[in-house]
Amino acid sequence: MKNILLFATSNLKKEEEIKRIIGNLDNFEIKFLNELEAKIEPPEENGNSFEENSIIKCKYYGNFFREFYVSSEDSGLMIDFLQGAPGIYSARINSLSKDEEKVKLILNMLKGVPFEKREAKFVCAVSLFEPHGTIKVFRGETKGNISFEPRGKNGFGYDPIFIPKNEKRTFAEMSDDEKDSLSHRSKALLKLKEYLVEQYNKTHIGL
Ligand code: ITT
Repeated sequence: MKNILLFATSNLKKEEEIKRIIGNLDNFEIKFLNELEAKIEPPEENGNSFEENSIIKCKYYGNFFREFYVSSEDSGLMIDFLQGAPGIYSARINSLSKDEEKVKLILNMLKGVPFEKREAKFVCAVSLFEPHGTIKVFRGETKGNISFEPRGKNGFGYDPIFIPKNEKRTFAEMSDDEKDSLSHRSKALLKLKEYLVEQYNKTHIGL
């Protein structure tokens, strides 16, 4: 029988990316929160880092579903000129949660700042809560610069204003595959995938 790996996120755009990046995982059946009958209020994300918040989420959901492997992620954009903001508050800044409003606010805060001073990075911390209680965290980062105006229609969140290093286009101007080949999320999720494959091989094939 396959283990269940539950990705506990209520962000459907993240869900799409997780499905693409993880693909099929032998020995695990992958599920998402919105496929479960139980509807659970999300926890308060009151940690001080991406890692802490992702652990808060996966422990919280893991305690509801003790028999599952539960994974959560916390991610966001850190802008050097803004001392790392919005950072762990990326989902909501100044009580704004709509993507277009947040993008506009960031561009206003960077008005007049030249390209070379608009350095930023996307960060993603993916946590795994295993049925026997072990917690693992995997981090991925992608460096880049903030553009002068929003460009592109793909992706979500801050994708229209994030230009990865050595690229000319924003994440939102790239195809799904192009974003995945560079993204913070895929770097962290591929580490999770490698860990799960290794663990399975150790326990089941005796490697
Ligand atoms: P869950 O906690 O349910 O997973 P959330 O959207 O609340 O969903 P976070 O607290 O991790 O997730 O907030 C992440 C925010 O950071 C997200 O809402 C976007 O605004 C931004 N973000 C993260 N990854 C991004 C990406 O790949 N592209 C653009 N924006 C991103």
